Amino acid sequence: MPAYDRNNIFARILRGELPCKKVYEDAFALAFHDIHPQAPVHVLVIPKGEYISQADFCAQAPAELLVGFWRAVAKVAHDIGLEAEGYRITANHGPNGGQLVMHFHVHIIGGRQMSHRMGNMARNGEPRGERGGEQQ
Ligand code: DGP
Repeated sequence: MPAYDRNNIFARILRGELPCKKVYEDAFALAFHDIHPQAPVHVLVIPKGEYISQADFCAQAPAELLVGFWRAVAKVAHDIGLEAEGYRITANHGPNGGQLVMHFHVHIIGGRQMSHRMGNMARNGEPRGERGGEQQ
């Protein structure tokens, strides 16, 4: 696994060096609006710690942080009003997963009906595959 890059964008947001539209913060996690929303609601939740990916986070994070982080994800989804109609949580992992920012993060996406065809999700609305992506 490559070393964690302390200058990745989310590390800089965590340190307060870059702005974000904050939704929630506690001892374990920071949540903020995605800069390129893929749905009416698109919030990112990141753990407070230096973890590249889901695998890194699960292998290295102390149990208290693992629990605290996932509770924060659930709390954010609830507090922004997505609980009743439902939402999607996604964590992109590595090149095939489409991970761009190398600080582990969970996407909370909601506010519209989504398809079941998760494997074909497109980035920035670009069609991917024969029938196009999630945006179509
Ligand atoms: P991923 O492919 O899972 O690594 O997605 C990274 C997401 O981060 C992508 O949806 C766009 C978002 N993003 C990238 N740079 C910034 C930023 O500077 N601020 C915010 N709020 N979101 C960002």
